[in-house]
Amino acid sequence: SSIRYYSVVRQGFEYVNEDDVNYFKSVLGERNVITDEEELAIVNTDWLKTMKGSSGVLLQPSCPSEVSKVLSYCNSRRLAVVPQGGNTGLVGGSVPIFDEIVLSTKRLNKILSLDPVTGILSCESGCILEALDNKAAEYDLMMPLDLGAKGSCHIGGNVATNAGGIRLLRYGNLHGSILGLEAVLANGERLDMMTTNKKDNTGYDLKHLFVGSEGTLGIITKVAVQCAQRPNSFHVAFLGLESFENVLKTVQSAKQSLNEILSSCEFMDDESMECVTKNLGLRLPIQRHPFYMLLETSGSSSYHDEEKLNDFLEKSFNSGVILDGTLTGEPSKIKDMWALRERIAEGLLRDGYCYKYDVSVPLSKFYDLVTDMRERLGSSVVRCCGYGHLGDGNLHLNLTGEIFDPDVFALIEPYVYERVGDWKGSISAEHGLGYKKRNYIHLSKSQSAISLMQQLKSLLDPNGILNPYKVLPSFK
Ligand code: FAD
Ligand code: 2HG
Ligand code: ZN
Repeated sequence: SSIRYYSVVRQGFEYVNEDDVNYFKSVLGERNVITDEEELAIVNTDWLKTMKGSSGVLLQPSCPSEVSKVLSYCNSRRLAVVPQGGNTGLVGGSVPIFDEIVLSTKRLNKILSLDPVTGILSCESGCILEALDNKAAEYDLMMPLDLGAKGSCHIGGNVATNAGGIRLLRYGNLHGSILGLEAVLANGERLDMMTTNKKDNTGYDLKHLFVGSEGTLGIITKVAVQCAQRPNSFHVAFLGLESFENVLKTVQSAKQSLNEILSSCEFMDDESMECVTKNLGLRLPIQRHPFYMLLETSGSSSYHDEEKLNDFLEKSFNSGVILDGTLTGEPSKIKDMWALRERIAEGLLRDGYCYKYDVSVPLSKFYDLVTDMRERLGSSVVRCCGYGHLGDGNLHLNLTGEIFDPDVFALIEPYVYERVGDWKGSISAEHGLGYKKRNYIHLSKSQSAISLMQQLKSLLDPNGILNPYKVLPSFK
C-alpha cells in the first residue's frame, strides 16, 4: 500500500463517469482508453514501489491533436490528469495520488526529423531515450544526455524533469540542448515553440518554463534536441581511493589533465559497491576500497585519449592519491564498469524500502552528509550509502530498510534537507520535487520565487487539473 509521507486531501475535482469514458473512446479509440485493473495497477505504481494511486482510467493518445482534445475536455469537466512517460521518476511525480486520469505519452513515439549537418533531432515526446540515441548513432551523433533509465524513460519525461545524468558534466543540462518544444496547455491549446534554430533571442524564451515543470504546466508533445557529435573513442578508468580528501584531489586533477576529453566523473562509496556486488552479483574490477571513482573520457582519437589518461593515472599513482585502478577501452568491459555505477538504484531496491535523496552540496561537504547520516541512523537502517555525479556536485544519498519505518523516516526528514539548506545546496539536484519533496521547496527557493511559480501555475492551469499535489507546496 501507498506511503502518505504527509497528510494530503483530495481537491474538489470531478470523478470520471461513463459519459467521460465514452467521450475519450470516441477521440482515442476503444483500445486506447484503458480501464483494466491489471494494466492500471502498473501505471498507478511508481518505479520505487512507494506510491500507489487509484486511477481508474489510462489514456493513450497517438498525436498532439488527440492530447489537445482530451485536455480541453478534462479542463471543462474539471477532471485531474497526471502526464506519464516511462514512469521511471523517483519523486512520486508520475503517478496519481488519488484517482487522477493517467495520460501516457507511450504512443507519441514518432521521430519527425534529424538533420545530419546541424545534428538537430525533432520528435514526439514519447520516444524512448535509447531509441533516439540509436537513431542518432546512425548519423555519428549522440543524444546529449544519458542515464541509467535510458531503456524506458521518454524524452518528454526527461525534459519535464530536466533530467541530468552521467554526461551533464560535458554537455550541460536540457535548458541548453532543447532548442524547441510543443506543449499542450490545460485548456487544450497547443503552444508551438518548436524552433530548430540554435539561436533565437526573440522575446521571452518560454520553452524553459516547461523544462523541469514536471507535468504541472502543460503536456510536452514534441521536442527539438541538439545532438552532440558521437565520439569515436571511449575509455573508462575505475579507481580505488582511501580517503574522500583524495577523491577531491582527483576530481581537480582529472579536470585539469583530461579537460576536453573528460565526459563523466562519478563517485561511489564502498557501501554502494557492496550493494551491487551482494544484491546483483556484479563483480568489482579492483580490490575493495573505501571510495571509488569512475572516470570516462571520450574524444576523436583513441591514441591521444589513452595517452592522456595513462599520464594522468601515472601521476596520480605516483603521488599516492590513487591506490588502485584499472583502465579499459574495450566496449564490453566499459559496459561492465558502467553497470557497477548505473545499477546501484536497482540494487538498493533489493534491500526492501529505499529512502532516496538527490542533493547538490558544496564539494567540501559532499561526503559529510553521508557520514553524518550513518552516525545518526546507526543500525536502524540496513544501508546508508553515497554515490553520484561528483563532477557536478550532485550526491545521491540513499538509506535502505526492510520496510518503510516512520520512526526512521522522522530521523531523516526534515533533518537531511535542513543540512542541505544550511549549506545553500539544492534539496533536489536532478530528480525534481514531484510529490515527495514539494514541501521542502522553500529550502532551495526564495518566497518571492515560489509565489511567482504559483502565479504562473494559476495563469497556465487555472483549474489546477495538471498533476495536482506535485511540485508546488501544499501550503500557500
Ligand atoms: P516519468 O517518470 O513518467 O515522469 C516524470 C515527471 O515528468 C512526472 O512529473 C510526469 O508527470 C512528468 N512528465 C512525463 N512526461 C511528460 C510530458 N510529456 N509532458 C509533461 N510532463 C511529463 N534522473 C536524472 O536526472 N539523472 C539520472 O541519472 C537518473 N538516473 C535514473 C536511473 C534509474 C535506474 C531510474 C529508475 C531513474 C533515473 N532517473 C534519473 C530518474 C528518471 O529516470 C528521470 O527523471 C527521467 O527523466 C524520467 O522520465 P520518464 O519518461 O520516466 O518520466
Ligand atoms: C543515478 O544517477 C540516478 O543513478 C538514480 O539519478 C540515483 O538512485 C539514486 O539515488
Ligand atoms: Zn543521478
